[in-house]
Amino acid sequence: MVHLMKQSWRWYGPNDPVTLPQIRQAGVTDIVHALHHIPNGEVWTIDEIEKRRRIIADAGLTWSVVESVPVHEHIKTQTGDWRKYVENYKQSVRNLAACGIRCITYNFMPVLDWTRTDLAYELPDGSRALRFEKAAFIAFDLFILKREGAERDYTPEEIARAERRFAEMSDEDKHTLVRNMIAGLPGSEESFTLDQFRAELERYKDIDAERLRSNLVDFLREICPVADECGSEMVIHPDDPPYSILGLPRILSTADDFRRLVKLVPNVSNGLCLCTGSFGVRGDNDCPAMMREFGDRIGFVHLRSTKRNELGDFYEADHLAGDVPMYEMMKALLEVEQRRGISIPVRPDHGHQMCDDLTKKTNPGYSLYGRLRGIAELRGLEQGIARTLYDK
Ligand code: CS2
Ligand code: MN
Repeated sequence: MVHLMKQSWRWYGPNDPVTLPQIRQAGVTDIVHALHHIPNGEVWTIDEIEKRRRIIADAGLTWSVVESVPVHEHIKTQTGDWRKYVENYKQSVRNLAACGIRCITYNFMPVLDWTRTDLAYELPDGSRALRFEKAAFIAFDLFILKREGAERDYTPEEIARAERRFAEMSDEDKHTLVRNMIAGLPGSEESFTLDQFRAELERYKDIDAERLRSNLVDFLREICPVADECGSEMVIHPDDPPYSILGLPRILSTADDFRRLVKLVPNVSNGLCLCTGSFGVRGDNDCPAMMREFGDRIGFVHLRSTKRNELGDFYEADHLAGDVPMYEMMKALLEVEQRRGISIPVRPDHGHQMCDDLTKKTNPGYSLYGRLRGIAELRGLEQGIARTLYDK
């Protein structure tokens, strides 16, 4: 028997413009979901989990992956009620397992979750993509946020480019840039005004990468024994973009970051959500090699591609285009699944805004047609490789 990916799709709940019947017609079997209505840090009760699990089951789909049970900022900074929030997290893990849901995604990015400067970047074919434009990002940092000492993080050429970029921005452009940067993209549990954002950055002034890593290790040394006991896995999502921004440390950007985390927390439940779009923004991240090296700990995969340039800009490419070697990636995933004898949940992560979606309100990156095209291309790629390699 050939083990193929568990085709999955992120659904944001009853208010998601993409409905469960549409998702089912996209050809997937599994849902990636979170209880976004429960405040960050509070316990996910069995009752709330079951209610949502049943809605998904009634649509003929299976809620098999949580993305995410968010990690409260107090845990990341070890301030305030962080120990209470750790205990609440443990209870949420237990309650999810009691409902049969044992793959839990989280991330440990400080303050900001995934970050883009442009949510509607027009591509030659008229579809629209998410984009990170370095000059606009630096302009936000230096001339809008006005972060103290920020200029030390950039070269004179980068600063000059940001000045030129800022000079051509209208007030509307600046307003849109601020909203894109700190109003929270889908899946991020926080949204800020500029002043709130400055206050949140301040909380990290004495937290460098080593301290943040230590706080992550403390968190996992509490949670993983509970997850081990429940037969659950904690799959950390990498930083997006995969490097420090706005003076904030980021500690899950490379293969070595995960290698170090496993050494410090060897529990079998200390797992990885291998997101090719996040890791793939860096030329020094070899995603197929990471799939092979960490395969036993990869409980969830995000397949998407990005296209970067020499200025540090990147945008979401088509799933089989861009910088991510998706053929090699799919081949490595199939090898790991055959070796482990399991099917690993995979979602097409983001998708372009295209066709009818261009005239509708969609969650940025979480369109219907763009992700439908993505999962269709990925399943076709998988079929071609699997038939060639395993259908003897
Ligand atoms: C995505 C995000 O690669 C990515 O950044 O998976 O869209 C994801 O939804 C957020 O990180 C959620 O926290
Ligand atoms: Mn991802």
